Amino acid sequence: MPRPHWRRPVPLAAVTAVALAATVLTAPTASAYTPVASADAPEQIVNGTFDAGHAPWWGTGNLALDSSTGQLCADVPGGTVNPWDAIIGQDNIALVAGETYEFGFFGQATPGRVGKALIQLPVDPYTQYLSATPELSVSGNNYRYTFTSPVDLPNAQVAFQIGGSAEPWRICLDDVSLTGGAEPDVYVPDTGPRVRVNQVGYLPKGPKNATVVTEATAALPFQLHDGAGRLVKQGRTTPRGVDQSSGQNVHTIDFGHYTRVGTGYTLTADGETSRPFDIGSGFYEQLRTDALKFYYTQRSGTAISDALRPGYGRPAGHVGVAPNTGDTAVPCQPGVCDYTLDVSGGWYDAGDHGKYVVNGGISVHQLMSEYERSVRADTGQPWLLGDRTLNLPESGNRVPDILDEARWEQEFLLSMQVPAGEPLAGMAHHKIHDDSWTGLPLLPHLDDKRRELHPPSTAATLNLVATAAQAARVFKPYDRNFADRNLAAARTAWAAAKANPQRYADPADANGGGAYNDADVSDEFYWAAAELYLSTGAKEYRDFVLASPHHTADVWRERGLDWGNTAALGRMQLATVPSGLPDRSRVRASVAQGADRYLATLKAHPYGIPYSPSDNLFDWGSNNLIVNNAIVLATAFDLTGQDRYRAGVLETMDYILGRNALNQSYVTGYGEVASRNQHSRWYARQLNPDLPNPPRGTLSGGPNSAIQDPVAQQKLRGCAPQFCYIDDIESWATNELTINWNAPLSWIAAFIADQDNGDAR
Ligand code: 9MR
Repeated sequence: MPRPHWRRPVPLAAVTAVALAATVLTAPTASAYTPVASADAPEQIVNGTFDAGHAPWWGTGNLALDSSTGQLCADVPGGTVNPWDAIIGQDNIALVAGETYEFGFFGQATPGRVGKALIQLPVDPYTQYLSATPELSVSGNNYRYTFTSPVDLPNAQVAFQIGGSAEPWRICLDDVSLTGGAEPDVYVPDTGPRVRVNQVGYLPKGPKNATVVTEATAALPFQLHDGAGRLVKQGRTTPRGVDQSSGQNVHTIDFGHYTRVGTGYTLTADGETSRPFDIGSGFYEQLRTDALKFYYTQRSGTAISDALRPGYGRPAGHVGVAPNTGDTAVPCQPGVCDYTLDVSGGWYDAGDHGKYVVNGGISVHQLMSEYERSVRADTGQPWLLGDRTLNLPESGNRVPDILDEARWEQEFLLSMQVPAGEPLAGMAHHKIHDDSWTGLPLLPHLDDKRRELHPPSTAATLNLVATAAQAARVFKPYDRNFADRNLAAARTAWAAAKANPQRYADPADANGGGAYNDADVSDEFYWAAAELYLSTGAKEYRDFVLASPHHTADVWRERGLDWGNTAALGRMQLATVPSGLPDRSRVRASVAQGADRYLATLKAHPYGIPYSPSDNLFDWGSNNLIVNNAIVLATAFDLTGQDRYRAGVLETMDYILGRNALNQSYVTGYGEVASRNQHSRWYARQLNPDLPNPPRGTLSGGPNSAIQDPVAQQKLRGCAPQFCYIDDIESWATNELTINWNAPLSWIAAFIADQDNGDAR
């Protein structure tokens, strides 16, 4: 029973589920289960104790239910793919909107295994009101959860989804109970010590700032200790009042004058000692590599070599081998076209198996611009992005590895172009993905859904123009044919976009993949024209750039740039790539003006971030907006050499790496406490211990005030912006990984690594 579990457009107002708490009770027997729901609330489950058979419970055809022992047991066959390939369920459970329920059961698995317990709509779209992933053990445990029903529903379903295991196993359940009238549990994140630092480290000659959460309103003393516990510096905090992004009263600490390299430093203030950090520089060098290595294991259309990425090897996904139905001859959605395309290859967008041209576009652009920057900027060190730096199958081919990786995606973007002779020839299909959502976990090669091309869009076409024009420039020294092929594709796509300037992706076309809709593509036109102009110098594109309203507008959005807001990309390219643009000096100065604005935001922010939306709502993927704003700061540094911009970049990364309200790093493997359960169908260790966590150097999307997924809605309702995050694999709205979020991370990591001790010239 396929259960589209994510990114369904649920109107937020309709969802009031609150405060789910998953508690494994310590006593290992079923009888120790103590309900906290009000005594007079009726039991909703029929026959949850299995004392006389198991009706009305049902199982999928591959399960033989056995209640002869007084528990409900079943041998679960191996070799199934999806969680819903084996289900034990009960239907017709009545839910009352606004009522808080307690759901509990005893569960046991041999061998131990993570199961899935759902209370959901029994039909498409299978909306989940409770989604739990109990870690079932051989000795057995009691589990309890609470949730508040957002709906009145006479026929909800309780479903234990237990499929998806390669090996056979046995499950036993008992004392299944659902009662109303429970007190909602309140989720309180463990935020550790109240002194918040960059848990990875600070550059010796860079700024060093920290934030203290405290009730105190007057300045407090602080102490800096080195790794041997010696007091090496002291001073006083600066009270900053209540920070609106966290709701906390905070002070800041500035210890920038301390420059000695070392490991294991701590900061102490108000009786609390921070997590440890280093002063040094090697960590950004490592992050430059890790954040880029992320892309290889996102590759579609090729087997991932375990020798190159130990622990991450897997068969090729979507190469036309069953059960995959793509991606070598993919048809359109019904009625959209009557041809098929070979669109194998490219990177999977995120935790899903979709491939989207708009998002692939900004990602491959930022990798290529990272390379371009390294060649051009005064502090750039292109050899550190050179051949044999990323351990790729292509390493050793005399092409910089970062370009080999970019090409993997660029080839895919080219393949999405509508062929000559077909309607809308020259445009690019907006995206390709499954015809309905798959669940987690699911390795790419096991996806059996129908893959479809979606209608061409102007936005996708312009992303193809921009990246192909840029590739024509960047690849020229390495592969003339590839460069020429890109330039030709860019010109064709440009003409097609001009002829079809308003073909917008349908916001409702989001079953099985993200919509990536955008009803204003004037900024994509500007960016695309800029890249074409920079690669060709042609008057047509120069005139378009000069006439675009984005050329003189204030493009430095308060919220930042992203896949749907690309004018700033065009502006920064025009500022940094040499050309004969008549007003180039004005364009260069405008980047510094944008950077000054972000710097002012950062300075006013007690957590030091260049992001403070005036509605005090953090966006989906807030971390990528924050890092993208740091790219504007970094570009201003490259253009002007002014230290304050570089300092702003470094301070921004302090937030990403731990100086934040949750006291955690958002990059896997960096910092003492870091995200590691990002939403992904194949790095799904939280759901299946046989799978890996996301690789080192993977950025999480981060706090998102709109909390669209059920886990966030259950646990984070009413969150202050910085608290709208949970490191749970099912929280796809706050904790996903994507190709367009790691791109700015790798860009900034490379920029900082190029600054040596923070004082490179
Ligand atoms: O990153 C995207 C974000 O800006 C949008 O608000 C959101 C909803 O449309 O979609 C995000 O993109 C997701 C995409 O739709 C599907 N793949 C995973 C992406 C990250 O969550």
